[in-house]
Amino acid sequence: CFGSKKMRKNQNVVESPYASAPPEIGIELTESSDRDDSIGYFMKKKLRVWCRLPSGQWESGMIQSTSGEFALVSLSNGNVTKVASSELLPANPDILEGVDDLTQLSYLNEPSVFHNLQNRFSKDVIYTKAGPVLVAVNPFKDVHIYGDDFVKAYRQKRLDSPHVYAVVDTAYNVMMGDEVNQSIIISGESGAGKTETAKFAMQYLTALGGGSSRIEQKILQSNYILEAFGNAKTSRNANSSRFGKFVEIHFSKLGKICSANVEVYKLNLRKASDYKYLNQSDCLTIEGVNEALKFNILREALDVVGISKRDQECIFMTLAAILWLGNTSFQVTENGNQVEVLVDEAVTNAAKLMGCSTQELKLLLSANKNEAGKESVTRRWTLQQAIDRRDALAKFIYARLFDWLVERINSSLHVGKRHVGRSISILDVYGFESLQKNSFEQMCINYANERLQQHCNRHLLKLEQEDYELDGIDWTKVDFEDNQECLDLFEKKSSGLLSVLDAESNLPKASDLTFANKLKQHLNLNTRFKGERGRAFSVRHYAGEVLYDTNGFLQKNKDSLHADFLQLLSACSNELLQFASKMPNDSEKPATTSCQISSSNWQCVVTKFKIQLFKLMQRLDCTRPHFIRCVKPNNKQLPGVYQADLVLEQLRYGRILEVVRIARSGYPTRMTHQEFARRYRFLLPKTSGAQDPLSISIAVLQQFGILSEMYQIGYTKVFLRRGEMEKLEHRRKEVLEGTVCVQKHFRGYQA
Ligand code: AD9
Ligand code: MG
Repeated sequence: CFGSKKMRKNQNVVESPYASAPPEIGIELTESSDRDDSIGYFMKKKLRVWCRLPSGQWESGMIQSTSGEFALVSLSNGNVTKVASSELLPANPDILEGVDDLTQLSYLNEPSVFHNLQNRFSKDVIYTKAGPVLVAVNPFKDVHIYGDDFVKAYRQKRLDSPHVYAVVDTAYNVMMGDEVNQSIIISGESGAGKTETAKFAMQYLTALGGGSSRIEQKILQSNYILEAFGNAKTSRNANSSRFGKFVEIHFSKLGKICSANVEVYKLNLRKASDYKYLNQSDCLTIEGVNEALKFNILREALDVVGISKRDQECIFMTLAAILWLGNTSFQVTENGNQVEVLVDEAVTNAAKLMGCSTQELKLLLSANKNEAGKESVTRRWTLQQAIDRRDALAKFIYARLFDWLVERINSSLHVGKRHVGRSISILDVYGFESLQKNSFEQMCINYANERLQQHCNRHLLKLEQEDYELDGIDWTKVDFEDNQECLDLFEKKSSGLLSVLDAESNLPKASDLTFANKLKQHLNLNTRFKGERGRAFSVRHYAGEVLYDTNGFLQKNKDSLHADFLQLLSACSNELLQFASKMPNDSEKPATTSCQISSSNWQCVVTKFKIQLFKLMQRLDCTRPHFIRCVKPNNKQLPGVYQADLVLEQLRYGRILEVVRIARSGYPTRMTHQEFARRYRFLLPKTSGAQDPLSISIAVLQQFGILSEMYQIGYTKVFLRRGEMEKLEHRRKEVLEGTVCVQKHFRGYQA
């Protein structure tokens, strides 16, 4: 069969991210014309409308009568109210209630989209298509739509309702057909469901090959290990990812998984208090979570990825060492100018678990030996410095333990065997965070999300429209707010936030306050920036304004690791600590006190973070993207609660309306005139006088009665609405099969 797969491979048909949109010739209205043009008609015909109440909420109702610019509306809650026509928007007919693709809505406006999602959510239907984007509303409960039976049903196309499985299935098919690497980009704010969605995506891919082979089990179990060590409870999500994850799954020619690779984007920072004084935090238990059971699952997962029992013991010893380290305390000597570690069970246990002597550890935590020339100078710390150093050591060991796990997981997943053109990557990063107190970590997380948002905007809104413009297609531009200015705020050379932070981190006398003042000096003209009182500043991100407190920024950015730490760790008998003492690459050589004093190529944390992010974006650029936007329906993490303002906000900054608007008026299939003519020319009658590719393209379209609103002829390409190419292919197949049949018969006769 001359299916579209084969055709794409040979003919290089460009399928835009909009390829999955249904045929749509609906009314191409902008939001304002939606209102201006239609509401008068709606008022006249007394049709169903959305009515904005003084509270800001939208309520549906029927227009009863009108007088001038006002209408009397009977609301669905029984009340009758007088509303200005500016507060009315057309509602969709009942038949469009709960459609599974928002592009099918006749009237595209916020209340209609919002209501459509709510309607589905109330029936536990959490997935809806917004043209090329899959919207997933977090149900915060089991909705019974996952598992082997559903995998099979989607694979065999018995089910085709919107689902993460359907997105992955499309990615898999395109990868096999076109031999182009694919990516599944999952975005949404913290707690919206990205990590769960990523796991369902992996579940589908691993199930394609039967799911029972070792590599597939290892991929699934590695998630469990990474989450156990890399997630933490925050106020926004009980299982919040503190690292970004990019899982690349490689496939053989036959479409079976042959290897995989996990990359993590870590902040390399962890609040020591997250694990240090576990007994001081309020989140020792999470409702409904059985810790003992989870621990057993973790041990099994470690077994599956091939981490030996001995190494597992080593992991748990190291974790225990970190906890004891957190409990070590200090005392100030009698003369008041020295700080010493209090020798108690904390320090002795920590030393025992680390595999060094108590004396060595005690010395390390109380004083620092610097080799200055031939003489060794011992420097004593103040109490606060000693506490900070202890926390830095604990944090460093934990971060390196995590690196060690990633390394072990990767070697078990056969890293190194890259299969060009046959991989699917799944990206799940930490979601946008706006907490009560926002610090360095939130700044890095939100900056990463800002970059990811630009990637999505570029593919879904910008490139798509640029293609139309470049080819001279008649196109009403859909405007959207670009976040370039916010990225400039962070990235601009020498005057951007990241550069200023690095520069300040290198100045010996700088403080968080001088840093904040420099920001105000350099960035005051950027409309996304606002200097606040004292050490604070705020940034207007794509997902809302966030107030940051610069307290601790410089220290966290230096993340200085002292050379003497590494010396001790390399001498410890705990093998994991020996690994920890070996820095991953030269660019991460330890600083002694700051970025500058150490070797010149050592970078501050934000610079490393930015470089990592850029590399990630480059890798994504080499793939064909599929987008999933997760939406959090309420902040309480409760099932069945759909909070209007929260959902609307996420739809707005996810640019869902703009994406749908482009999708429903767009042309997802496109082919150059040369390719189009080469492929379909033979379908024209001999009498056709068309000679050049452009004329042939037009003649083919006319010959097959493709309606003029279903295509556009560009300077270089033919643009078709979804579904039209299939009609041409069907005709082509019929003709070709006819030929094949005749030939077969003829050969058979000869034989
Ligand atoms: V963060 O940016 O890492 O803080 P995520 O990753 O977006 O965040 P996560 O996937 O961890 O959120 O989802 C939060 C919680 O929502 C999960 O622990 C589940 O309890 C719940 N959830 C999310 N998606 C689903 C789902 N499809 N079905 C059921 C879900 N529950
Ligand atoms: Mg997550």
